[in-house]
Amino acid sequence: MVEIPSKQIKTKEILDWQGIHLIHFSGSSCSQKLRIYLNFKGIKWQSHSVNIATGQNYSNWFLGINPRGLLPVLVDGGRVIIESNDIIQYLENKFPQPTLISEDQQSSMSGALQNEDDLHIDIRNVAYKYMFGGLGAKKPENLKRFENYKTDADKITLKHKQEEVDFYKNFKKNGITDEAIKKSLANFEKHYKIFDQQLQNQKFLLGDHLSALDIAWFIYTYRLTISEFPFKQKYPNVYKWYNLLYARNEFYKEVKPPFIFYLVRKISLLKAHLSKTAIHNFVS
Ligand SMILES: N[C@@H](CCC(=O)N[C@@H](CS)C(=O)NCC(=O)O)C(=O)O
Repeated sequence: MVEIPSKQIKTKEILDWQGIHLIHFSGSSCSQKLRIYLNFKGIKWQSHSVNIATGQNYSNWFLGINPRGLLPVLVDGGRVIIESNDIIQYLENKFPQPTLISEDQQSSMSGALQNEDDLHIDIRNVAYKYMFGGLGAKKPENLKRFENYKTDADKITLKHKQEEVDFYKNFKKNGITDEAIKKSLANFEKHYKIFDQQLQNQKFLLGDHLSALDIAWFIYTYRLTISEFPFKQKYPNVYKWYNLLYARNEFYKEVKPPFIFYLVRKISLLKAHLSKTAIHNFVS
């Protein structure tokens, strides 16, 4: 579990917060995943929004909490936990009911969630190409502030920070290339092929009960669906599973985009069609 040691936290005020607090953003996929999880668990939490679209995650206040510059962050009575899947596993341990990771799933769940997290850069490629258009680019002054931010965090954190900086520099220079999209979709398809077979005989990814794994994969499937990935034709059981989840308010209310984002996506998709780079061109 990735927990930030309190001696590393520069934004000291959060260490005095009582109860469960979530630092998140409405449109961030990992925040959406966590909020859906919290909806099902019925856990009471306090909200602190950090707008990644305007660069608030590169403010001293936020970097003083998570020097990786990433959301979401859970603060629980002085403990600071990052990484959405780690937060889910932490909360499941603390609030076992209603169960979203059963006892017999515990050992396999952490590997399954790790596999999901390993595809984060792939969903980012899809989102930056088909959902955000050019709007995902970071303002140079924000990126510079992030890059120059002094932290005494561990090597892994510094590596993650550098990966973030490199992604946005590369995005500004090259956009999301066709090659990157092709590779990312192939990574997704490896998993969806297996899920589609499993979902032939069961309602959810791990059997007949909803689990944290369904919640995690719902978010990727949502982003791919609105980017026009042809689930209905290629993975019909995944398509059915996804629609069943999407129809539930616990899921739907967290991903429903404001009109402006809907519009930006429609323009990005139109541009992709006109340049013959719509998602179906890259599906195996
Ligand atoms: N593996 C991390 C990924 C966190 C992540 O990449 N968060 C994104 C939002 S989904 C973020 O904060 N991005 C910062 C930005 O876009 O500036 C997790 O699961 O929490």
